[in-house]
Amino acid sequence: MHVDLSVSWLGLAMANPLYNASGVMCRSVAELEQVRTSAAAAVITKSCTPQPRTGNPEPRYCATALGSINSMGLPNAGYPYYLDYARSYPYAAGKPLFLSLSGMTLQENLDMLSDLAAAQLPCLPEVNLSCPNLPGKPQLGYDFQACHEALTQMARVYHGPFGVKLPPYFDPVHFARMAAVLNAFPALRFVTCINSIGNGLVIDVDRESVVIKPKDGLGGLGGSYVLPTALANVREFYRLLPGKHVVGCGGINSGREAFMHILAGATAVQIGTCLYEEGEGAFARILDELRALMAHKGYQRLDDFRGKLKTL
Ligand code: RRO
Repeated sequence: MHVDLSVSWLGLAMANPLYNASGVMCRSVAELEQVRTSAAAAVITKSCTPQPRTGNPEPRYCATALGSINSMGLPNAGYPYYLDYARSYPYAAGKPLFLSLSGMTLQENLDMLSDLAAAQLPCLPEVNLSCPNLPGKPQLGYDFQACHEALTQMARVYHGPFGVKLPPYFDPVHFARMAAVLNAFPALRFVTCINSIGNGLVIDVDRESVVIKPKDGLGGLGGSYVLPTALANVREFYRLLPGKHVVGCGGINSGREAFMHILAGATAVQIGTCLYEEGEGAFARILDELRALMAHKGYQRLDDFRGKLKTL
């Protein structure tokens, strides 16, 4: 049976629904090119600030049997570096480019968005409202009023389609409140759910120690630890944001989890921890598995099951 994995959204055509999660394999041009020339169907850059940052002290990432913990601290080469990449990007080759922006202040986000608007490039911004690893800085996504204000000002300076990266929410009242904020902005065309679950603690029993240095060991969780939380966020925002797209991110290690995210409503899906651990070969493997699972179930295209999760 022929299985068609293509995705059309935001006026973009993707050969399949997979790309990298921001933060993984996307800090340098060499890494971005690794993703672009892999089986991934799009590319997203590391969240950037106007100036380059070295980030938090190492060790700042650690993988475990169930996923990963990180407190990278927004290491990035600076907005102009990623803008240069976006200027030279071969859009005609059919792999959309997303630029992740994560200013340390609202003004920094406004400055980068204004500049990007002036550049008139076909890349799309994903504004990160959810970095959990900046000591002393709470995640914007957990302050609904501040999100409303930030989005109001961002929509004033950037008129094209854009998206946001959300932190995980854990309460139906919070899903509804955030959805009400997001629904007020028609140019906000997609939300990516989820960023890492903030401020977990992984402990090494042999060493009786934390495993990463920043914040006395606290860091964002990714990988299998977060799959059910990611799926809940995808499904809830899929229901609460009619007309917008949800990009699924969290705990995708195989075609099965990619299928789950799409069944929960994801238009496209991003690979984070698994990509970090396995390298870019993960894309082709996960696509093969997704294709085989769909063929086994008799699904020819993603629309046949997207968002069709059954309840009991
Ligand atoms: O760089 C990081 O520490 C980081 C960021 Br900006 C983010 O959004 N999510 C994450 O897990 N780590």
